[in-house]
Amino acid sequence: MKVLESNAVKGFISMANDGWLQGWHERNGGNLSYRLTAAEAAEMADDFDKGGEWNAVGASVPQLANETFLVTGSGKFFRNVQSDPEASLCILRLDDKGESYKILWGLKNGGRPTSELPAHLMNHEAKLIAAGGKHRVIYHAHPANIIALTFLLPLEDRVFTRELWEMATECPVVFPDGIGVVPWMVPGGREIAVATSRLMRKYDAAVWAHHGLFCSGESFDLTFGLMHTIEKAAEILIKVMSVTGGAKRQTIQPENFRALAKEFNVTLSEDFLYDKQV
Ligand code: 2HA
Ligand code: ZN
Repeated sequence: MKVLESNAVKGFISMANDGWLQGWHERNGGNLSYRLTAAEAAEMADDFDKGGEWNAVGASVPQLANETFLVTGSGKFFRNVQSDPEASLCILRLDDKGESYKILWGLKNGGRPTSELPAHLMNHEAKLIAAGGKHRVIYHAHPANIIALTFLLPLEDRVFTRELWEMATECPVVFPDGIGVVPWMVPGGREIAVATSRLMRKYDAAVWAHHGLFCSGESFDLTFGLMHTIEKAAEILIKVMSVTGGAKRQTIQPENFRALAKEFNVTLSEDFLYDKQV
C-alpha cells in the first residue's frame, strides 16, 4: 500500500488541516506526531526507503525502540500539509536503543523531523508507560487564548486546571486529570522535553508558558478534541477577564464538580477543588 492511501496517514493529514483552519499554526508553528501500529507500518513497508542514515534524536527513549512514527517536518507549514504531505511530513523509525532515527518516507525536498522531536518522543514514552500503550498521538499547537492566559494566571497546574474546568461544564469530563504548566523554557531541546514528559505522566495536556500547548490522546479525534476543548475554555476565560478583570458573579462550585464526577463516572482530584472566592 502507498503511504498516502493509509487511513492513519489520511487521519493525520486531516487533523493537521483542522488545526491550520483553527488558526493554531501560524507560519511553521506547531507539530504533530503519531505512533504507527505494527500493522500500519507493515502494510506500507513497500513504499519505504530501505537506505537512509541514522540521526541522533537528542534524547533517549528506550521504551520506544524500533517504533515507527509519522511526524511533521521542522520548518514546514501546517498550511501545506494537505496540499503537499510528502514534502511536509515524514515517517521515521527508531533504532533498537531509542536514540537514533532513520527516515523511511517523506520530506521529499529535504529537511528534518520536527524541531520538537525530543518532546514528542519523550511524551510518547511517558504515555506508553502511563497509559499502557493506548495513546498514539502527541500534538503541539499555538492557540492564542491559552497562551494569553500564561500572562494572566499564576503558572500553576492547580490554578490552570480549576479555572479552565469552571469555564465549561464538560471540561472536567474531557480532562479529569487536569492540565500541567511548564514555565517558560527554551523550546526544541531536551530540557523542555524532560519537564513536559514529567507532567504528561500525570496529565493529557501541558501548557508551555508564553508558547503553546501539548496534548496527548488515543486517536486523532480525541487529541484534536482535547486541544479544542482547552482552547475554547481559555477563550471563555479571556472573555470574562476582558470584561471584569476576572471577577465572576457566579461559577461552578466544588460541590457541583463533585456531583458531576459522580454522575459522569470520573475521578476529580480534590487538589483542584480547593476553596476560593468566586
Ligand atoms: O515552530 O512550534 O515549538 C515549531 C514550534 C516549536
Ligand atoms: Zn511551538
